[in-house]
Amino acid sequence: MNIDIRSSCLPPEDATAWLLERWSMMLLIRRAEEAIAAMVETAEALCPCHLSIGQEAVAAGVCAALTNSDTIWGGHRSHGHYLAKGGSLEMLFAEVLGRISGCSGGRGRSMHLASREMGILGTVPIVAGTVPLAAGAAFAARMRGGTDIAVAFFGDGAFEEGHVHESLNLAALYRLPVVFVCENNLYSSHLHWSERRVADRLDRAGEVHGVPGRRVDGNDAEAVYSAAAEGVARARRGEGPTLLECRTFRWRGHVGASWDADVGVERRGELAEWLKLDPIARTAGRLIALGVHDLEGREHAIMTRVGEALERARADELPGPDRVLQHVWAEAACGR
Ligand SMILES: Cc1ncc(C[n+]2csc(CCOP(=O)(O)OP(=O)(O)O)c2C)c(N)n1
Ligand SMILES: [Mg+2]
Repeated sequence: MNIDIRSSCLPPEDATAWLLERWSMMLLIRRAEEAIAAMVETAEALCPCHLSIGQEAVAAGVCAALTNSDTIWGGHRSHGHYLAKGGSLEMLFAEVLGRISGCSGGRGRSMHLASREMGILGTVPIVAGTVPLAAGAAFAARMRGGTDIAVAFFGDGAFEEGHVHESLNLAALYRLPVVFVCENNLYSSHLHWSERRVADRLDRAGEVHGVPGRRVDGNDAEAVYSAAAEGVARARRGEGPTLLECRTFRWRGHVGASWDADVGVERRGELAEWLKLDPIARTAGRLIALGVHDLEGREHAIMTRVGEALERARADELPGPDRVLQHVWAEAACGR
């Protein structure tokens, strides 16, 4: 573990209320993903799932710096980004369960989430796909005028794809209003970064293209927020893209609900260290120090919300055979 920066800069408004919101969002993401994990384990949800448990501070911290009309692109591990940007919890569960009322009509499941109203343009499981897509969204925002910006969430594995570097260069050249958020959880599938690269400085990966980078403790929602807010402000001022490297760790396996116990002792040792840096417990500690003592009651309310949303999603309709051809052709293009 090698974390450089822990910013103590809090947003200007009421620090306790702000921290409570971040804590609540991180807990919502975790409880929602635990529910998804349980449904995948029992085969109630018939799709692969990539859980962000342990990484919640990145989604909660970055999205706190965004407005509704800013846009995000997420990847295969993006339940948290979808929720933190304001996506509907019930429509997430409905999507994972393949219900018609899911946020992608039940056709995309865990890895294809979207909500245009909330600026969630999509989540795409093509590794690094979000990087050029967000550059494109930023280009579109620029052409529309105004101050909206775009965010790409992607993993450390994305830096092994060439078009990431092309996108960084293009974004710098056109000073696009975009923040590139790399969630460096040290692994790509089961490969540790040291088996894939020599240098451990992804924050510097944009320097040669003129994209300033910042490394941040990705398990600290305040630090993530501060760094993201700086990048967002730069983008809104027309000064171009920023790259954030958020150092974090996923607790569960690469895919599925397991705890990755099959991939070796070394990773188990690492996990034990990272469990101590639980982003939710750390924020709870700060809240308690600020005099907040009803976290249990609030947690209970979040669990009730998750349980109720899940029951409503379960009660939603599954698509019948009559819908098989729906959304297959673009009607205007085919004249249908
Ligand atoms: C272009 C492409 N190559 C390979 C894969 C298979 N794949 C899915 S997730 C993944 C690992 C991604 O690692 P990282 O980008 O670090 O994200 P993380 O899973 O750690 O969140 C791979 C190789 C893919 N989906 N897309
Ligand atoms: Mg990774």
